[in-house]
Amino acid sequence: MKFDVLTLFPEMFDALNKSVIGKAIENELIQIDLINIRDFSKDKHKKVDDTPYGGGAGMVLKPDVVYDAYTSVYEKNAKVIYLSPQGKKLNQEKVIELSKYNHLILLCGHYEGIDQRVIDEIDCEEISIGDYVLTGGEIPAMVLIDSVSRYIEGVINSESVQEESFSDGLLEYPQYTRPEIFRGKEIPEILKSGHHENIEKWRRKEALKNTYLKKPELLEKANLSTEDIEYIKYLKKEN
Ligand code: 4GO
Repeated sequence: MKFDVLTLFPEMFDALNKSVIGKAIENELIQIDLINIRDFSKDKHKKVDDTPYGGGAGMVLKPDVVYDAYTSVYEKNAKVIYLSPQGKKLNQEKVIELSKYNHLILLCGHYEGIDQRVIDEIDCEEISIGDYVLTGGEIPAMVLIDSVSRYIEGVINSESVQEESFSDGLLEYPQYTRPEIFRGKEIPEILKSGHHENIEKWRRKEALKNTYLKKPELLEKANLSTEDIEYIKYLKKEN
């Protein structure tokens, strides 16, 4: 997977040269190319923004500069994404869909945003990471790169991805590690039994309980068995 990121602040992406994503870059499983929008300024002062027509606060990125940065990386098979609070909310389903492309172009705005004409001119999808406003699209772009890269073969342990798809749309079950007793709290007895089938059943119930209590709206889209539905009925009676 290749990510081309159009940004005024390429240094912000240094954060990705660490941990799992850093390893994935080292192992050439993913490639992240940072394109500095400022390099496409035609101005001797390297100006990239200007005041908004109609007045108002802040600065707007100039369309010609952003467009030239975009055409420098565009190719017909690429999927172009503009990170914006106006976009469709990123979720796991969208992440999986995006992971199937070979080339993503991520456009990061800054300040008050980008001249609308360039957004309309380029064939892009607007994506948001949540209903709040940030100073730039860089952090959302990093969120997208991290979440999508997890689905690229070899980036994380394939069992982890499988377990996730098995828990299809539910929240995770709780995890425990040593010590066996922490501040008087013991780990659930079943996890020491070595009985894998019972452990799996227990984990499924915990995932269902977690989802029911914390994000019940996820149950509507989740892949549920008749046994799961019975357990949810039981949870509804109990709570
Ligand atoms: C994306 C971009 C929030 C998001 C942004 C988000 N704020 N919720 N700000 O995904 C254009 C100028 C948008 C600043 C950018």
